Amino acid sequence: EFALRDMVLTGEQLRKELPERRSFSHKGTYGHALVLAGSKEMTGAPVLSASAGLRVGCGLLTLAVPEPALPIVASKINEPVFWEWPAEEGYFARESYTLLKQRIASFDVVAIGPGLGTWEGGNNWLRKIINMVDVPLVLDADALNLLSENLSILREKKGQIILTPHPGEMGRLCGCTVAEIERDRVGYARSFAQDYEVYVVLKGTYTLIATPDGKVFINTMGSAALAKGGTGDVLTGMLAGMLAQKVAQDEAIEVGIQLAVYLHGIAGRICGEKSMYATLAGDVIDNIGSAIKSLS
Ligand code: NPW
Ligand code: AMP
Ligand code: MG
Repeated sequence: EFALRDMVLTGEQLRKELPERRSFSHKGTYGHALVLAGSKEMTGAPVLSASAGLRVGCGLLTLAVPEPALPIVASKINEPVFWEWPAEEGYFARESYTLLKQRIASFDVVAIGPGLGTWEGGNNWLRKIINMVDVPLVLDADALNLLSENLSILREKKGQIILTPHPGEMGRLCGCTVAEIERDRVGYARSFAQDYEVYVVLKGTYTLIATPDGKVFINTMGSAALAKGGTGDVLTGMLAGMLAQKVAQDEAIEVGIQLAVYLHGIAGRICGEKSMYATLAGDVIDNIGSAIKSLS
């Protein structure tokens, strides 16, 4: 069922796409990512995403965490700068809207969703963010669940959007069952990406990357060691960190996504060599450096 233009990602091809690490550079050279994640019940996901983003080489990462969860999250990780995201009602108070928009505009990439939770009115909240962000915007986990309530907000996007559903989330987005998605992964990913002009990273044993212009790439690097809570949150961080280093041209976004997905799979494989059972999401992060080394 794969057309000729469907492509399997290879290390050979991606090796030359790794962002250069130059001697005459500094943290500002490698982009500034914003990750908005976490809630009182899920304080691990934002930590996983943020560490993973920094491990792929991003220069600066700001971690925005809803106010009640911030102290717990901040006690677990040192490297990000924190942004205390106001409680729900305060998100878009009229007087702070312009300030919020300006602050968001200062990032090279924005990723939203891991561990965020869902709430009444959350789709409208997401709609406002989609309207504000004109850099690459990664939507994962609960951001996808909020999106599922009304997909048409995607049409209001100002920049490129990257969705990273697992089959359960893809089923919610498409209004069908996981079994239906799994029977035609390429078809669902490709038609969603084309219909809404977004990138779709449909996760699974072989993760697919579908582009707005109808291309589909297949990642065959992965491991059942990755079948563990938190590994998707790691991928989201890697995507943000990689895209922060790439300029926001369509071609660069495509390659940045490919690199993140491929390196995540390789890191999973390295973990799997040690133990297919005992791997934790944090171990995947610890092996990102080795994954990059094996590619370069
Ligand atoms: P089943 O029934 O298990 O077979 P949900 P979530 C299906 C946060 N986390 N192939 C699955 O199917 C996340 O960031 C926080 C087939 C089930 O129906 C989110 O914010 C952590 N089916 C939140 O938790 C660590 C698949 O999808 C459904 C599939 C909820 O996210 C953990 C489950 O998905 C977690 O990341 C596959 N490959 N993959 C933390 N430490 O803070 C999934 N399904 O209901 O969207 O729940 O993915 O756990
Ligand atoms: P999530 O469900 O959001 O936590 O994401 C899980 C991540 O682990 C995705 O990147 C999946 O592609 C990957 N993953 C999970 N199970 C496997 C598997 N059996 N083989 C390869 N990759 C997997
Ligand atoms: Mg997930």
